[in-house]
Amino acid sequence: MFEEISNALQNARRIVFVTGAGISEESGIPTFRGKDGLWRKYDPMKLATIDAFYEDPKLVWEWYQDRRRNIISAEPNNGHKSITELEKLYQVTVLTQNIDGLHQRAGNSKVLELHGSIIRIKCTVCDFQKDFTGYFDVLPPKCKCDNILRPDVVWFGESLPQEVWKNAMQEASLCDVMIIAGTSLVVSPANTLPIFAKQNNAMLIEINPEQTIMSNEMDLSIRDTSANVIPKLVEFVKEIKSQ
Ligand code: BJW
Ligand code: ZN
Repeated sequence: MFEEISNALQNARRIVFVTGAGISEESGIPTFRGKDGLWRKYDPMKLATIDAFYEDPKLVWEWYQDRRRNIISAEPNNGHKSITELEKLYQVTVLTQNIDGLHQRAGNSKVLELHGSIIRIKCTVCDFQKDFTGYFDVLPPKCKCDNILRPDVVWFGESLPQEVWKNAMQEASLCDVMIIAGTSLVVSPANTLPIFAKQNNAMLIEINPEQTIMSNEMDLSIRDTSANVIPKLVEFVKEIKSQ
């Protein structure tokens, strides 16, 4: 599976993962655009924009409360966990579009959350923000300042957290190998990260059961799930590094 990129893996120092909803699919968290994806059932413009939130904060919060329940009870899978193993062999950074915190819970030590976190809540007006794993009885929840709280995630039309994005571009520009796992690569600006890596002559590896709009740019596309492939990648690397 990895023979053709053996040299690149042998010589690499920095590996960057770009991950999306697919890497958490095997933890029971639905993706957005697949056949059972969230956007098949729900209209993103009614749930994932700031206008939608102000239009009907209770509806948006009910959707997030359901997803928070699922995510908080989910466990990291072998895809997330194997990335931790790779940290023993490389400098590894995870640039994730996911808001579920499963990379961190799996022990991945350097994770940049491009689209925020569903665990964190923040005030729509003041600076209040906090990690919160409980549930709200009354929706939408209110801040001490009496304004409404929101999940600290990035909705369509909103900017990514600037410092996180700056660091993500830098990590992508410096890596030797970029592994793109479980993302359709349709959402910008996250989908420009492989371009930064390519400019550094990094090797691009895609792990996804389906083709994506950038599959043709990849040096290697592996059509299988991340929980199947990443553990095998770790075994392969351990093998070649021990020779
Ligand atoms: C497996 C697997 C397994 C399955 N193993 N693989 C027109 C108007 C307004 C904005 C725009 C516009 N045109 C473009 C834009 C920009 C917009 C954008 O890109 N839109 C496109 C959809 C067209 N982007 C933004 O708005 C961003 N901000 C921005 O650009 O700021 C500047 C700006 C300001 C003002 C105006 C315009 C620009 C912000 C994007 C925020 C995205 N937010 C969401 C919701 C987060 C909160 C939440 O979760 O509730 O983020 S949307 C959703 O998509 C979520 C994801 O992080 C993101 C990416 O999805 P991802 O992870 O790739 O998942 P899927 O489902 O698409 O793919 C899963 C993949 O896994 C599939 O390929 C499967 O095959 C695979 N898979 N099982 C491995 N087991
Ligand atoms: Zn407040």
